[in-house]
Amino acid sequence: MAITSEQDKKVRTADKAAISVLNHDSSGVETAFDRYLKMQPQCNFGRTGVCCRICLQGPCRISKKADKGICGAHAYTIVARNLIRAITAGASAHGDHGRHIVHTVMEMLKEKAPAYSIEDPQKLYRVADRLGIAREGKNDRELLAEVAALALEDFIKDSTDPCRWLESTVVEERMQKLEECNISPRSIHTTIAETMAQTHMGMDADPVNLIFQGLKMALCDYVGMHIATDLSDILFGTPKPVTTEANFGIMEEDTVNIALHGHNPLLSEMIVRVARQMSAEAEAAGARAIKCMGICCTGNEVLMRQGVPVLTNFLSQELPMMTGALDAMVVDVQCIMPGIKAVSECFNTRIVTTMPNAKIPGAYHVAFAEEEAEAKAREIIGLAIDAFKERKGKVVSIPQIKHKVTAGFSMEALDDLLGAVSPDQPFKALTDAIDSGQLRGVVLLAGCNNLRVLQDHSHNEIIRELARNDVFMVITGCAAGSAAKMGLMNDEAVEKYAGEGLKAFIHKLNEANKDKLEGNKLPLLFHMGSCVDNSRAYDLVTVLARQWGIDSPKVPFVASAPEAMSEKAVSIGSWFVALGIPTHVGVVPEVTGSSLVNGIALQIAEDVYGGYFIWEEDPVKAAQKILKALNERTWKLKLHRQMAEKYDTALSKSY
Ligand code: NFS
Ligand code: SF4
Repeated sequence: MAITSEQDKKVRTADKAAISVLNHDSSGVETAFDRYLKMQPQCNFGRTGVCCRICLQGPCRISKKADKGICGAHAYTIVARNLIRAITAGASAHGDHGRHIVHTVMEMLKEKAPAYSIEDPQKLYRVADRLGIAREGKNDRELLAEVAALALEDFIKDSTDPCRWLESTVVEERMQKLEECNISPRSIHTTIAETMAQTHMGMDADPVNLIFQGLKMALCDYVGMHIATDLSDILFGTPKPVTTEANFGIMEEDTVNIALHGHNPLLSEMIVRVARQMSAEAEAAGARAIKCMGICCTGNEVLMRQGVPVLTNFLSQELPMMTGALDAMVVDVQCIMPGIKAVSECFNTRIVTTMPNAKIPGAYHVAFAEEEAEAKAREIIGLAIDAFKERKGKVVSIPQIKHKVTAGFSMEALDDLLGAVSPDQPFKALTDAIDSGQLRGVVLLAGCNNLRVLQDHSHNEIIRELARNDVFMVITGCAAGSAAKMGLMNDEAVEKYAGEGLKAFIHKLNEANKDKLEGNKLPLLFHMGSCVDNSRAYDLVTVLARQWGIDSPKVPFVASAPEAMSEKAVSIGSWFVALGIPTHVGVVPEVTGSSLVNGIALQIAEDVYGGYFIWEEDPVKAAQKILKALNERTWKLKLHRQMAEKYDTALSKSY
């Protein structure tokens, strides 16, 4: 979208509620939208990846004048090194998240975390079966202890056996490919150490070797997030469809409004639970109720499991405070802008940090501890109630914008819905619809917001275009926050935006699941959860590949991160590529300073792994490229099937 006026330039968002807050604010408070403008112009050396600060002789910047760093490193080495260090940071973030949950499980098994329990034993059995753990004669706690021990091995083991969470969740051909290319990781922590060592000054200068190590690192990201998803489901329940609302209009003047922001469900689940028990305290303070609401991926976690409404996504995280109606913002880890503290000071919001590795100077800090999770939740809610008492009676200005949202489509939930159409092989309902041409394929919308592009605009344009073209869409992370806020993650959007094929497919699912849905209808986009739940999206690839009897690079599936921002997004995109999936990124990453590295990402990756990157900032063109990638795959799949039938042979393994 063209930015025309000065005002539009400041308000780089397509979210009407965010625009309303930015336009009406007279406090002069500074947000990311202002800081982005102050930051211009940004450095092109950094932007293209050719700035090296790995040793104290740097920064070395590659230019016409200096075509190598002081040590002689070429642009391709510098770009590759920077890239794979970003992947390492992303994988570390997801690994840390996953390992925190493993730790909590272990504490629970030692009776040291009384607030936690096995909420979903069926999920535990499925995970145990998938890992090949015998279940006979073991109770749930014994079984979970074995699962947790294997998870810990995937973090630390030194043997070259494959990571269990990788080997057991991808098709055999894919695992062979990863082994052949020597990118099957030993374990998450060893690979982090390997990669940091390999990118130290004076180590690896070979860009191809570096990129292969980067892909190995990215696969650790996948392992860490898959462990996080599985164990979170066991502890808190596997998501099922829930309907609620999204955007600033969910805040109410007379409720204690608490935003849960960050990524880890360990504390937020407790806050939601304890908030339901503390209504008397809220009423005593003059509030009608306590209302929890989510931001970023913690928001996704409590949305899909508890039906907690969505407040907003990454880029607009500072803005809900500016309505004057937000009493507390509780943050755990990742994607938390330090800028929230300064904004909170003008609007009486309590910012509460909770984790030892994510503090903000001047904010309240309530140290999270597994052994007293409920007491900590109570303390935090108490702070929010105190803030409400101070706010009571003061003017608030809440934009009355909110939309209906239906979320919570885990693989188990999809299996259930599709099973109503195709009971013996549920996902055949989806492959049949693609084979018949009713659907064009499957696309995952994922990733963040990024001020380089208009907030939420690319997500929305791409979603509408793909819907019109009969693409079945799953969605995670801040892309989901975007769709929820803008009214795309509900049944009304099916009628407004879906093409005839997609509409017919969703209607058929509605009809077959009438009893289960209890009057609700299925949405345009199927929400699979937070960013760690991109593991669920890849499970969908694996299930489809198995259903067709093919390797993942043949599956008509594309991943898209239209507004990618974080190092985690770089990591996720990289494992999608290694696992055979074309991956669109709507903000060109910092690799264009080396045509060699850029070429590997855009082209050579496809020759080796079947997956490849597509950089495209224009959402309309991006949608066209995504459709083209799907078409290539459906066409090839059809041709190979015809040939197999004609000559009575097995389906071609090539892609
Ligand atoms: Ni994913 Fe989720 Fe959002 Fe991006 Fe951040 S919250 S983990 S990184 S910004 S989608
Ligand atoms: Fe410069 Fe080489 Fe040091 Fe990087 S490692 S800062 S290119 S001298």
